[in-house]
Amino acid sequence: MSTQAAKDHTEGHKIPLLVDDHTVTTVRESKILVILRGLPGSGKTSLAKEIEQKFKDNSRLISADNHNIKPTIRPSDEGEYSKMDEELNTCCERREANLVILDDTHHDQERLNGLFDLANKYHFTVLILEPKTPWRLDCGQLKDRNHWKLSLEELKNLRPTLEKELVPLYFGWFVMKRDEDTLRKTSHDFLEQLSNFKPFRKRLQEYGYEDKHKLDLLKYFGKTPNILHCTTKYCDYGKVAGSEEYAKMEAVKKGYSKAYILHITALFVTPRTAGARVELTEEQLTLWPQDAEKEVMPKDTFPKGSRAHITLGTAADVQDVQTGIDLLEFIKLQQSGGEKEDLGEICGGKIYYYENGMWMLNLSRKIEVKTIFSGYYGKAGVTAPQRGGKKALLPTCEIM
Ligand code: 2AM
Repeated sequence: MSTQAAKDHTEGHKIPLLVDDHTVTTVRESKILVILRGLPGSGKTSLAKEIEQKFKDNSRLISADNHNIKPTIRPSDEGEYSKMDEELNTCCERREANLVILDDTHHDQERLNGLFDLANKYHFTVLILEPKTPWRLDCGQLKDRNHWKLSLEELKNLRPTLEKELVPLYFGWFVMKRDEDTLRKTSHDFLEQLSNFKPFRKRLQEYGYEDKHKLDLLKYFGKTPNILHCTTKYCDYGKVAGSEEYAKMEAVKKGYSKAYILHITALFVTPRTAGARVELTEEQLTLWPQDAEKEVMPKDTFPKGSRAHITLGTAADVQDVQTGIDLLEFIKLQQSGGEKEDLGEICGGKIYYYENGMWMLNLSRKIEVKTIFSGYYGKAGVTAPQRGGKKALLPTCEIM
C-alpha cells in the first residue's frame, strides 16, 4: 500500500480498537474475533496488520491470501478453506491468542455463519471491521490495486455482496470474559441465597410452588445467554423497523469496537426472569435507541435507558426479551410509589419484595463490568445451561 493510501485509511478513521487506550487495555484481557470484510484491494490487509501490530503479544492474524484462497463469487470449493480453518480452530482451541484477526473478503454468508458458530463455541466476541478507504467500493480503482488481478467484471460481481452493511441480530455491550465469570458467580450466589431466604420461601405461589418448599432458582432459571450482554438495539439482521437507521447512527459507528464500563445497580428476580439493572452514563445513552422503552411498553413513560439490563437467566419457555420488560415493571411500581417490603440485607445489598413474585436486590456498591460495544451476528436463541450445581466458585455473594 502506498504512503498516501495508508494515510487515507488511517487519518480521521481510526477505530477505537486502535486508538482508545481503555479499549486497548480491555481487548488485551478479552477474547475477540475480528472479521475484516471488504473487496480485494480495499485495504483489509493493512488494517489487519495494524491491529496485529497493536496487539502483537496476544494476537494472531490468519489470512486467506496466505492460504492462496482467491476471492470469487462461485461457491467455494470444499477443500480450499480446510487448512485455514485448521489453523483457526487450533488457535482458538489451544488459546494461542486472545485476539484473532481474520483477513478475507467475507462476502459469503455461509462462510460467515460458520465463523459465528465458531466464535460462539469458543466464546469470542465478534467485531466486523471494514477498511474506510475512499476507493473501497470503486471497482475501477480496485482493479489496479488487488493483487489477485481480478477483472472489473469479477469485482463488480463481488461488490453487491459487500456494499451492504451486515446488520446483526442485535447490538449491545458484551461483557468481557473475566468480568463475565465474576458476574455469573455473583448471580449464582444471589439465586442460591434467595432460594434459601425464608421470606422468599414463604412466597412461592407466584412461582407455581407450594409455600415453604424449596425452589432451586439456579435450576428454575436454567437458560442463560451464551455471552452476557446488555442489548441496545434488537435488529433481527435488519428486519426490525429502524434497525438499519440505528446501524448507521454516528454514535453507533463511533462506538463500535469501543470498550465501556457498565454499572450494575441492582439484581432482580421475577417468576419469569433473573437480571441485572444497568445504569447508563451520558455517553452510553447516546447508543440507546429513543424508542427502546416505548417499543415494549408503548403506554408508559420512562426515563431514557430505564430498560438497560443484562439477562442472567430465564425460566423455561421464557424469551430473553422478557427481562427488560420485567425491569420496566419494577420501575413502573417504583414510579407509582407502590408498596414494597424491605426485607433486610443479603448478598451485599438490600432486598425488597414488590408484588407478584418480584424481588429486587439494590446493591450497596455498584458492580462495574468491562464491556465492548459490538453486534451479535450468530443464530438466534443461543443459550448455555446455567452453570449451577453445588459447587459455587465463591463461598458467598461476592460483589466486585
Ligand atoms: P435481552 O437483551 O433482554 O437479553 C436476542 O433475542 C437478544 O436480543 C436477547 O438478548 C434479547 O433480550 C434481545 N432483545 C431485545 N429486544 C428484543 C426483541 N424485541 N425480540 C427479541 N429479542 C430481543
